[in-house]
Amino acid sequence: MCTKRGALIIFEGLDRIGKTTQSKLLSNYLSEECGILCERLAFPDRSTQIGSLIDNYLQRKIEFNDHTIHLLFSANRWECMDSMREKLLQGYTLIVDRYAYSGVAFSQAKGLDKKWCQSCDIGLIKPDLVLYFNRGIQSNCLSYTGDERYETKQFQEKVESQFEQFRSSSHQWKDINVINSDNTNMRDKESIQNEIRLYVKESLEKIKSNNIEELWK
Ligand code: FDM
Repeated sequence: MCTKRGALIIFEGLDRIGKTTQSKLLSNYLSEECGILCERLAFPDRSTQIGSLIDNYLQRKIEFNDHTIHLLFSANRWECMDSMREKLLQGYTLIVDRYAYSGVAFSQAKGLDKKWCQSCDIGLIKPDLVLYFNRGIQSNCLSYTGDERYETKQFQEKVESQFEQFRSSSHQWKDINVINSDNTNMRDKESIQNEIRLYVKESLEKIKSNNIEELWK
């Protein structure tokens, strides 16, 4: 029997911008209402040995220099590639919270070289769709009071300007504006979810073969 492969759908954007809520809503919708095979994952995947090092680093329990932690984030993606490829070929659509774009944006915000940052992730599975949660650069709707590393307003703003570079670089990249047009409040969850579903539907329809492409090649 010939099964059409699933899609790789990435949710990207700053911390606390609603990616997790929306990716869960999408995953439930696809599996429960559309009967589509679907799994949700997140990077970093903190359940592996590498993921546990990353978790400790994010909680400030251990230190790595910036290049080393970048390589660990990338290795954490690579260690999942075989199972992700297998799932996609079995027909599962994978909904993934963060991917290599976060890897590059967060490390570049610390001052690392873009080409070097990207090089570690060349050859990962190329996404069919990247949904970038965008708040408009001027908005103050998000607050950062978390304890983890990177959860400060100043650092998030640096990351945000690094994410901008990807916006026009790929036709799989779609902006999801999470702030109302008056720039003061978050848009309601349902309208964001409806917009996401349209992009996802379009993307699923575009998959015509089982071919899986490689990122940044
Ligand atoms: N992060 C995430 C990185 O710095 N590089 C990466 O490659 C990835 C995937 O880790 F602040 C950062 C982004 C975020 C932190 O992510 C933990 P979650 O989504 O809050 O678990």
